Amino acid sequence: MSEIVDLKRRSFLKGSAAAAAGAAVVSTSAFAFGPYEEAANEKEKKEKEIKNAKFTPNVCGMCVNMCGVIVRSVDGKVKKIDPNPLYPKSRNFMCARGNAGIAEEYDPDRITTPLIRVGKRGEGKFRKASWDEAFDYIAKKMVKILDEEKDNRSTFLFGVGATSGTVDEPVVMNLVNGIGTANFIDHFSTCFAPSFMANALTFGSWGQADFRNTKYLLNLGANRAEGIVTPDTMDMFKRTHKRGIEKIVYIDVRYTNTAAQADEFIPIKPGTDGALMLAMIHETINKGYHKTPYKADYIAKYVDGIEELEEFFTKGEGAKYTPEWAEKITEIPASTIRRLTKEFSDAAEKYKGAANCYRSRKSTWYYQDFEFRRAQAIFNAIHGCVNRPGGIILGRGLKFESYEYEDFPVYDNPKPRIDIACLKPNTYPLANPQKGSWPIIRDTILEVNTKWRKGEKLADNEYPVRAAFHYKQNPLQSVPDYEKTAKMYETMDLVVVIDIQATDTALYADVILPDTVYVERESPIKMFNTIEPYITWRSKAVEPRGYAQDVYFMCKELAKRIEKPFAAITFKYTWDADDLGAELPKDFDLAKYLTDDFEVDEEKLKADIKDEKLVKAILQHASEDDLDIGTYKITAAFEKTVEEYNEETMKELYGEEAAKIAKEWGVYWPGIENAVKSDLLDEHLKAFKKETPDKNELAETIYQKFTTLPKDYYIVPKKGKYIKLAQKTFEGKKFTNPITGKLETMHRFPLWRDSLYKAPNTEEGEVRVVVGRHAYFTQSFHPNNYLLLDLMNYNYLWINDELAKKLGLRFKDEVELTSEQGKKVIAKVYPTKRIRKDTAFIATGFGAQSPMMTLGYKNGISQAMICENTIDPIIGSASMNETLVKIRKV
Ligand SMILES: Nc1nc2c(c(=O)[nH]1)N[C@H]1C(S)=C(S)[C@@H](COP(=O)(O)OP(=O)(O)OC[C@H]3O[C@@H](n4cnc5c(=O)[nH]c(N)nc54)[C@H](O)[C@@H]3O)O[C@H]1N2
Ligand SMILES: Nc1nc2c(c(=O)[nH]1)N[C@H]1C(S)=C(S)[C@@H](COP(=O)(O)OP(=O)(O)OC[C@H]3O[C@@H](n4cnc5c(=O)[nH]c(N)nc54)[C@H](O)[C@@H]3O)O[C@H]1N2
Ligand code: SF4
Ligand SMILES: [Mo]
Repeated sequence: MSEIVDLKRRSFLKGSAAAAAGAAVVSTSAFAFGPYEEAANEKEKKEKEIKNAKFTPNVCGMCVNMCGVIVRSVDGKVKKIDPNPLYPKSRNFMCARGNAGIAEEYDPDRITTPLIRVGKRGEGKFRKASWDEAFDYIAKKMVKILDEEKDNRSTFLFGVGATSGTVDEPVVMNLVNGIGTANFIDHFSTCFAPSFMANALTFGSWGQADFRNTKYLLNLGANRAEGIVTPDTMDMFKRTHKRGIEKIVYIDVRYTNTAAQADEFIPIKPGTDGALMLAMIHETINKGYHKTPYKADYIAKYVDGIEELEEFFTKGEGAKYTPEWAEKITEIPASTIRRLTKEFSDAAEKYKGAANCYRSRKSTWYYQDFEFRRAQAIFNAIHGCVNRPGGIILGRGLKFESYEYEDFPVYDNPKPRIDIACLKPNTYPLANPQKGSWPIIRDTILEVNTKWRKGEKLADNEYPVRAAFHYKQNPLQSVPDYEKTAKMYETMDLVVVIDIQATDTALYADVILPDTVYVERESPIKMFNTIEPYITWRSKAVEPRGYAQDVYFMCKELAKRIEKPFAAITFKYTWDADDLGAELPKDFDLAKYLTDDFEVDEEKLKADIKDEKLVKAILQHASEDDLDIGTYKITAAFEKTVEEYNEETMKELYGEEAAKIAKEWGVYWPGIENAVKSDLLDEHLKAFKKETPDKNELAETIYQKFTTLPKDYYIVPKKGKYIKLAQKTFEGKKFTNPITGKLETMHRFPLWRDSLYKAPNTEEGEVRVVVGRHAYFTQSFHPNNYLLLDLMNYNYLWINDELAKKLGLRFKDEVELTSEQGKKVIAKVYPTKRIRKDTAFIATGFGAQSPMMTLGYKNGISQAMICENTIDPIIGSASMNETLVKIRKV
């Protein structure tokens, strides 16, 4: 039990003992009724509060899931956050973190004033600044950098984080696109890249699980009972243990709460799921499980490459992937692998694809992730489970227009993104050209910037990245190898962090800009193409605390200050004296002549420049098709406020009434008009009416009851063989094995490679560190949340109890972990039978190093400080479970 809870209990006991003593001595005294009177007052106060309360629909900002919430506020203060009954995704549900949103709003450590660094990077010394001062400081540096970099706009790195969802992302993207840098980085490569890419390549989308209708679920390490505790997770658990779902099988390297909810738990050797999947495909093909009537028909209609797959697994390299072969690698008995394959196959046939070998979200685990996830996608496809009820759903959206502005010019001067441009031959052949990779971009910037700072000559594809902007992102704690990320910032001229708290990354910033907390802002409407598609609308419930401002304000104000100088820099560096027949004077600054409408003020120009030929050339160049300076106006994207865009877009797409409902209830789906008129909802309390007979049942069915979309709307109409089992373009691609340093060759089907498997040397006391979620924190976002710390206040290192005995360790004993590369952290241990002997586990989100977070500061173990910089050699995403450590008692 946590110290915080203990403290509370102590004061509670003290209080009640005193009250009891008082009652015994003066039992007739008015004092005796004190507590009752207090309770009565409380009740009255509550009733009054409810009467005066304002109920504002909002979207939970505590994790990526974006559940619908209703904020109850009184006199401009948030009193409680409740779930939104009409929200299809969250269905009147909120998790512990959602409930603790109020602590985010009123965290005493929240930053509510712009801050400018006065100490060294990382030292944590800042001074308060006005917004004008902060913007001027940033703009001045940006203009100087861009001029020195000769208009290479890719010198600015922009990062947007996963937390708080993507609802506000289009606002920031308008600034990013207006500036025109190629270097944009989000959580793709540290989160879901392996699953996403494998599924998208195989069947065009990464798909969603239709847990409500599934009949058989094979879950490989998606810990849904602790990460992503959402209604669809409940859908699956509620129906398990023979209650409507035939079976949930859960496979993990440790016994999690999800394991406890499953019908069967199977432990696996870490990092070997790829071998398991290949054996299950082998068993399917060799037993002909894919030839049963439903599947044969499905495959004939939709699946391309089945003959090749059959050949590969019977006569080709895949013929060796037998269950007996996999047993040696995974430590799962061959008979179990055979049984699981048969069970899955039978369910898929019987229920026409209502089975799912669940793809997981966080899939940045091991070196072989990409091949594992490809095998998983193929397995689902050959059992006919893609785009089927109860299987994997491809998702079909509603009519929608994004807030993202589309009329910015396509810049040709900025260099291509640096992580991709600087890839060495035969490395990361499938690194995503749009998304890039966090570890690779960090490593590349550090390497190139260091060379540049030393004055060394850069190669043609290299250039310095001199500024970083992070919005809702905390790379120091979310990208493995803390030290290296910190070093990258040391090489930059400008770091700007937009956050609500002074995180570790903020400590490295030159300027910290205080954002609003989600309850304090309106966000652009967003469409979700989930099984029950809908549009969401976040409204502002209370005024921002202190001087906090939303990102719309930040992006617009910054854009105002940089757009003219930036346009002038582009103008200068695209000037072609031969083409235009005139030399541009060295000190010429177009910015001075740009009007607010972004036209060149001819009169002013003529007054300053007497050379008519030059004036003509300037005017000509500014209006040339390939330059067209008018399109360089970054604030054009911010002419419409978020509020205006929301109102107008909803009205245009769905009409007045729909827009009104969407705003009032924070959500829109076709048919909601009838739901809100149905008398089931209390408009003032934004909840189901008191007398509603079964609120739970209704929360689950309200969408189906009222939607006007066809029942099978979520099945995307598909024609032809859109599922591709073989990836012919991969054949022969080379990549460098990070363990052996040798070249490996890709095949059109996934392969298992022993040479890419690294096992801890248990003889020498080495174990593998595995990371993962727990139910109370989101990523690196909550180390300082006082309500959540009450539920879990330390992330103990899980180690096997026999290992603990061998090392003489008991619960809470301190140990030092040392990685192969010499990284060290101190941890307190939790010995348990629930984990393998060769594996240790650390839960995510603790170990903040920022002293500006009073409760989070150096509390618990930071994964980013112990995880080594190990990278998937094919797609370039992080491989966070490839760190081996030795444990020493301290
Ligand atoms: N070691 C380790 N690294 C990991 C993971 C792991 O498990 N272990 N998980 C990986 C995964 S799956 C992901 S998705 C990424 C996530 O990594 P990031 O995308 O970096 O997200 P977070 O770590 O949640 O950091 C979010 C930041 O947003 C801030 N924030 C929250 N709300 C607001 C807001 O309203 N406005 C602003 N401006 N800021 C806000 C928080 O204070 C926090 O600093 O991390 C990856 N990295
Ligand atoms: N409460 C909470 N919910 C969240 C988040 C959060 O931070 N907190 N973050 C959200 C985000 S961004 C994401 S990406 C998801 C992440 O949620 P999940 O996808 O569930 O990811 P993790 O919790 O990182 O890890 C999953 C499990 O993988 C197991 N594992 C490790 N190695 C292996 C292996 O070799 N094989 C198998 N089969 N299992 C293995 C780990 O023990 C762990 O239990 O959660 C989302 N929801
Ligand atoms: S899952 Fe929890 S934290 Fe995430 S959006 Fe929903 S209520 Fe908020
Ligand atoms: Mo994630």
